[in-house]
Amino acid sequence: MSDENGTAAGKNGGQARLLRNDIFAVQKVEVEEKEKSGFFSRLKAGLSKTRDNIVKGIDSVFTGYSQIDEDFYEELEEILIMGDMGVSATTRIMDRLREQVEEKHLKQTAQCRQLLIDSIREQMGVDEAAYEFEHQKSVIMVIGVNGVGKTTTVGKLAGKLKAEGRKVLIAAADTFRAAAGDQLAEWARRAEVPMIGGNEGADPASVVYDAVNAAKARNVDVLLIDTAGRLHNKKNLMEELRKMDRIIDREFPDVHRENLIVLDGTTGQNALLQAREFADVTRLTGIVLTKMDGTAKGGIAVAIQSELNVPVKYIGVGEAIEDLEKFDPDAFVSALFDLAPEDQERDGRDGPGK
Ligand SMILES: Nc1nc2c(ncn2[C@@H]2O[C@H](COP(=O)(O)OP(=O)(O)OP(=O)(O)O)[C@@H](O)[C@H]2O)c(=O)[nH]1
Ligand SMILES: [Mg+2]
Repeated sequence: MSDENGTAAGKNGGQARLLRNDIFAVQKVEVEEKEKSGFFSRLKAGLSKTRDNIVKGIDSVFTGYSQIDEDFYEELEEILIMGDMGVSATTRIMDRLREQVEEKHLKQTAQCRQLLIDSIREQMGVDEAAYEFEHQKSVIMVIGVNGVGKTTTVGKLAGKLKAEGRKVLIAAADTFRAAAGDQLAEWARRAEVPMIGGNEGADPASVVYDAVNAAKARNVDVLLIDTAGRLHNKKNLMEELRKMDRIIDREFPDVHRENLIVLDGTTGQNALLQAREFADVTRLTGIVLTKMDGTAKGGIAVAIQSELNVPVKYIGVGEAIEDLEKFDPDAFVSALFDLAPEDQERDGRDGPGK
């Protein structure tokens, strides 16, 4: 009897444990789902102006034309270019669309809306290797013209990497603008990471020298360098950049290097021009598109990636420390075209049944 009871109790205990584990598992999935849908709805909200700009235009072309013909293609092309997707990306998107329409013998415009969306998505693949620096010993120089969001991005990235358990150090190599050091120090405080440099008027190259050697001595995982967006003139800025590049190469030759250019998403095609200028003096390894919250020019994400052949690695969607997201082209296109996240998952690489 007691044995039976014992067994029953043991059984019940086991069942209770199982049940508890199930509940934990369900809760964990719920939290993950909530985070995912939270990110997705933030992205969707952030892209609402871009959606009004591009997607409404696209939809009006689809309602205006029921048959696929030259006029339909031309109007569509115009909407994409007006939406800041850039001439070369637009040409590739349209060529791909025409090709598939022909292949599949489509006649009605309604039949090719999804193909258009897929074709836009194809322009923006980000290789997983793009984020290797997050797990390696890396020196990341954050560059770009003034006011685009470099210092904010350094702060956000420091917070993100620190939260992932990385040992982070930040360097204030913008010694030109008064208060630049204080602004970065405030971000260092928020991200709870140490900072080097920050004295106005100091030589930026010597800040980089000190920071790289401190990173080596302290066995730091990731050194983030904030740079000036403006010096006495542009030539100066580019010269200084070259100098910093050389110092890092010389002092820390085997470290993983990233030169991330920060571009302000609200400036549209101007951002492309800036990136080209920086690409002339240094090797760009990635792009951070900031201020994607509340701009109608989000189509620039498509243009930049496709025209420069440099991946957009992160997007800034606000001013707070958590407002930096890895750029996910699938989520971006789904959020833009107002597809449900489920559709995005079904279309995505990890969707069920794939
Ligand atoms: N809404 C929004 N604002 C941003 C974002 N990123 C940066 N900002 C704001 O843009 C302004 C400029 O940001 P900074 O980080 O100082 O830009 P910077 O490139 O370091 O500027 P300089 O040091 O003067 O060259 C600040 O008011 C930031 O709060 C973003 O993703 N979204
Ligand atoms: Mg700054």
